[in-house]
Amino acid sequence: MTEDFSHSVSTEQIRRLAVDTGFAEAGIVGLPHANEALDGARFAAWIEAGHAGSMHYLERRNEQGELLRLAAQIPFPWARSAIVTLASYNSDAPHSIDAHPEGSGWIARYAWSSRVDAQGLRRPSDYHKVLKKRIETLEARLRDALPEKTFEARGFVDTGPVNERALARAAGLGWGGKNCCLIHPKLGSFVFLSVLFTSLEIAPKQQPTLVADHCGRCRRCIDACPTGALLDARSMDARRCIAYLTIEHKGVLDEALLPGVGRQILGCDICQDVCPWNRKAVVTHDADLRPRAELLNPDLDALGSLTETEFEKKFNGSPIRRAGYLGLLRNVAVAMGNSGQARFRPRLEAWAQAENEPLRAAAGWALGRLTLSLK
Ligand code: B12
Ligand code: SF4
Ligand code: SF4
Repeated sequence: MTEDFSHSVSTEQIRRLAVDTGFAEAGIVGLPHANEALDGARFAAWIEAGHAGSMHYLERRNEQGELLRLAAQIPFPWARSAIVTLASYNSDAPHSIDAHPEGSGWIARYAWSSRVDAQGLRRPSDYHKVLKKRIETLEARLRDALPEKTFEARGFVDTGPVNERALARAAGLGWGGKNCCLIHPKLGSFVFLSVLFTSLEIAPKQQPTLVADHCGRCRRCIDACPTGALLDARSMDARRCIAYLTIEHKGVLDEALLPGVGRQILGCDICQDVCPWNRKAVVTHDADLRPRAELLNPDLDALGSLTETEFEKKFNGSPIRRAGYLGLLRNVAVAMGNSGQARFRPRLEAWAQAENEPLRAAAGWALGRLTLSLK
């Protein structure tokens, strides 16, 4: 690193450093940022409304009783600047809403990633790990470039007490779509966010210009959401979102929502797949986030016949493991019920006797649904 940063770092310098580290885009914003109080109030109202469902980690508070995600300086009082990065996982692979083989399911795009390991073998990759490593490299490069070497810094990808979309907006990286996602005008919304907080006052004094809202009168995402999770105020009731139901919610699923779950077995891409900004978006060449072809439109029977050992082997290192073996089977049972395919009956009948209650309940519901749809 030859560039020598002084006490103020331009957005362009940060961008170059981040792009050299493998990110697609980056911005920097001083803390607290201009919209932090407003974003915090929105977050608090969302929690208050119960829209987070059983994701209690979002409700963590400090000793004074303040929600940690209300503002960056609540959990990290030393933080003076946030470097926010984007990594694109947009590929030219089909979308969930395209024509697909009968009896296939859908695994959300974010979970398709793979990379080639040191032995030259293609392995599943998890964006949390890939980008955590990248953000650590970015931190090391920043330390090399700055005259002041002793400063606090901490990087996060998804899992910390950080309101990442709000920070990305504040850093001028995109607007908050009606589908709730951060949309970058060129990269679209199939982007992962990461944040590096530092204790340095290196952000330009002037706050970044916010990207204008380009949703206009469009409401394709709201109309396409099959479970009615998207609310008009650029917010969602996560308890109705298929991503929540298939990944985060470990118990028995609410039967009223199951027809809407359709064939989604892990996460959901519908509100992003219908978005015109993703049709124009640049396709990524990120070698660590390449799609694994076998995860596109997977056959439900093939997934349903996996043993637990095979599940662990197939999805080791992939975010799919978060659903758990029985959780994935539960989701496959729902998709089988929605498939209209009589061939799934024997497996569903076996699962309807399972010890695991969520799986048993999903299989029972699916058998009833198949009977109705085959009449
Ligand atoms: C909890 C969570 C979920 C929950 C709840 C989602 C939700 N919409 O809140 C569930 C499990 C449903 C979920 C689903 C998904 N998630 Co998620 N999730 C998170 C997590 C951990 C926290 C999000 C959160 O705080 N939600 C609470 C609500 C209130 O906040 P919010 O939608 O983020 O919106 C805030 C701002 O955007 C702002 N805002 C938005 N528009 C506007 C407009 C104005 C005028 C103002 C003032 C403010 C404003 O207001 C909100 C409050 O501050 C973040 C990681 C993180 N630490 O931030 C990832 C994250 C949001 N998820 C991500 C992804 C990829 C997904 C899925 C696409 C995965 C999938 N394919 O299934 C779906 C997308 C569903 C959707 N349409 O949002 C990415 C999003 C990337 C992007 N481009 O936006 C993140 C950032 C993870 C990452 N590091 O990349 N997720
Ligand atoms: S991810 Fe799916 S269920 Fe969730 S809001 Fe988008 S379309 Fe609706
Ligand atoms: S589908 Fe339309 S309304 Fe929804 S996020 Fe995209 S542009 Fe905005």
